[in-house]
Amino acid sequence: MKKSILATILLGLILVLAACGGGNSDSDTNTEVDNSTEETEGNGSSDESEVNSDFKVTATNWAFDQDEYTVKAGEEVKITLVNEEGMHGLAIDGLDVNIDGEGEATFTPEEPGEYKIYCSIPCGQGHSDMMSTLIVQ
Ligand SMILES: [Cu+2]
Repeated sequence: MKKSILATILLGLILVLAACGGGNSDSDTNTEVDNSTEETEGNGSSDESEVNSDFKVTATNWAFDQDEYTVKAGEEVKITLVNEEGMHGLAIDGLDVNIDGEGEATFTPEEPGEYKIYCSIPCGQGHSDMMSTLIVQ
């Protein structure tokens, strides 16, 4: 019984390793041509450091932790809401996002623009102040 579990795990590991190793096999060839053609340049516009695709929003009474969050159009975004204080939700106008209390939402904004983030749970006197902006670039 235990043996078969171990065997399954091992088999899984081997498969994973084989899959990972496959892509690199070119660089393992013995021809020591040290031409270092590894120019890691121009590999993408991702210099705008503020762009997140997987981030956490912390809610307190009565604010989200940032005034704005920046993501990229066409890329999947995952937002995780954590209630540090009080009980809040997170909804985004026009993007069909509504996290009701703590939880997460995954979506892909297609249109660049600014979207209003607001609390979706009536949480007290500062409820209407709980606003932030999602910037889709
Ligand atoms: Cu609220």
